[in-house]
Amino acid sequence: MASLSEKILQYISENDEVTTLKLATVFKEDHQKVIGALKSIQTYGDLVIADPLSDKTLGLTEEGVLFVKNGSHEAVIYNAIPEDGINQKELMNLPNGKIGFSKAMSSGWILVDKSSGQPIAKKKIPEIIDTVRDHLIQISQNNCSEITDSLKQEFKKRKLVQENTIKYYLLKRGPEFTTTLAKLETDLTWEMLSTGSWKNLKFKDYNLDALGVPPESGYLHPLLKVRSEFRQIFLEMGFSEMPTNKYIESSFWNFDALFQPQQHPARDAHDTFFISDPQITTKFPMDYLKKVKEVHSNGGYGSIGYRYDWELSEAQKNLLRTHTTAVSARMLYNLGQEKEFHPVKFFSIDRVFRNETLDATHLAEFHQVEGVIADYNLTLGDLIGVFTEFFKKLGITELEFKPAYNPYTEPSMEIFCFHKGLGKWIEIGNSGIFRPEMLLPMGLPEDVRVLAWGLSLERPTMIKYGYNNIRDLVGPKVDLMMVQNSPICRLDK
Ligand code: FB9
Repeated sequence: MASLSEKILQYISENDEVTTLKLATVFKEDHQKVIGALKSIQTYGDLVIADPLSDKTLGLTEEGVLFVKNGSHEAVIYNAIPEDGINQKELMNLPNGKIGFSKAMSSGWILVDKSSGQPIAKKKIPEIIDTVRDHLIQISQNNCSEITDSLKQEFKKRKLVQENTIKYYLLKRGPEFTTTLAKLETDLTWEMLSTGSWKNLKFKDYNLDALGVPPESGYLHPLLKVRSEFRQIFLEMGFSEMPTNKYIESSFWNFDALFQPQQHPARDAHDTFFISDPQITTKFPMDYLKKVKEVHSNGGYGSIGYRYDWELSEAQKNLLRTHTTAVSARMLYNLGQEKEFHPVKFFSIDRVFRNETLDATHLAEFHQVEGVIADYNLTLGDLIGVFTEFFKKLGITELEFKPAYNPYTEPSMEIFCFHKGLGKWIEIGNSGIFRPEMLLPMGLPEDVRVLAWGLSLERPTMIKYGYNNIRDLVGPKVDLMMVQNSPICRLDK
């Protein structure tokens, strides 16, 4: 069965030229289908020449279509009159009664008999020809030969017809005319080249306007987008990333190495997740461990220590790290063990776990962001200067500080900023200078100071992406489309 395209080509081969409107009539197809077949023919090359034309055509309005369906108003009124007549008012109260009555009277189809005292409408002639409806049917069939200008004006006035502009094409044979639509090749193959068969084939033109297919790809979670922004800021400030791929840590590195006493409430099970298997670690740098035990129990380096019996068993307990400062401790210990001290700038961004009360903004885990700088004779001013620069790159400038306490830093400060978007002061992090009781047992020189500050990843992400509940951002109830739809993160913009 020849396709419409092939039938059109055949018709053109037998007729010098033809319009798409004519073809629609000949093949009894909708004009738009003929246009589609023409577009398909044109993808095979210059088989036909298609000159665009446009004409004004007469078409029916919605009212006109109803006339064709139900008859004109005057015909409906005429047909509503019973043999013995009908009260004129009653007749005129029918739908379109007034206009129908008036037209039927002026057409001489009906009369009004007042002899009984009441105006009674009656048929004047036994039958009518609804010429208005007949003419509208001819117009709907594009047959306007009998439609005079005065009829056209009358129908326009009654809003039964409207002028339409129709766009169509005049088709003629083109330079590559053929009646068979040879299959268009889409790939030039090794076979075609080696046999030379490509010379007798037709190839589909490149459609350079075609949109590329968006590659199916994964999407980054907002937290990971913000992590990338933080990582970029640290890297451009000359920081190196610490290896944080060890979620399970010993209490020794998580607490003791940081001079956090073994009775500290943070070390209780209600704040920390301890591991049941393997419950303990026994591998430690024993020389260093002995110094840690000594500084906790009896002090040293000018400190009086905490004066308690430090227990190895407490330090051996395994846990989910409560902060990435445990990793900072390991890195600083390694630095202290090197033959020669050299200044370093480290950072980390990774998960930490705390057995705390959950609420709308706190889960039992979060990502800690931490920066650490070790150099000779650093001061609190240097610390303020560094994290001021860091936060400025996040678009945060108006900072305030408040004295705070951390077991491993002295002095310590909480950091606040006035967030214009939220219209209030918010806490944005914590900071401090690591204590000598932490650094000197590691073997770091006495005049080396180590500055550090920390914040979370979740809080800035929630603010940036407008989440009030952390469970809309992380956890099993997250709408995965949130991940796909979340916009790119630009923190300083
Ligand atoms: O991130 C926090 N707030 C924050 C940070 C950035 C931010 O950017 C927005 C675009 C404007 C907005 C808010 N906070 C720290 C402050 C609070 O959210 C606080 O309620 C929650 N804190 C976490 C700990 O909560 C148990 C955030 C987390 C935190 C706190 C302290 C440290 C790290 C993370 C630290 C440290 C530290 C100190 C000294 C030496 C080494 C590390």
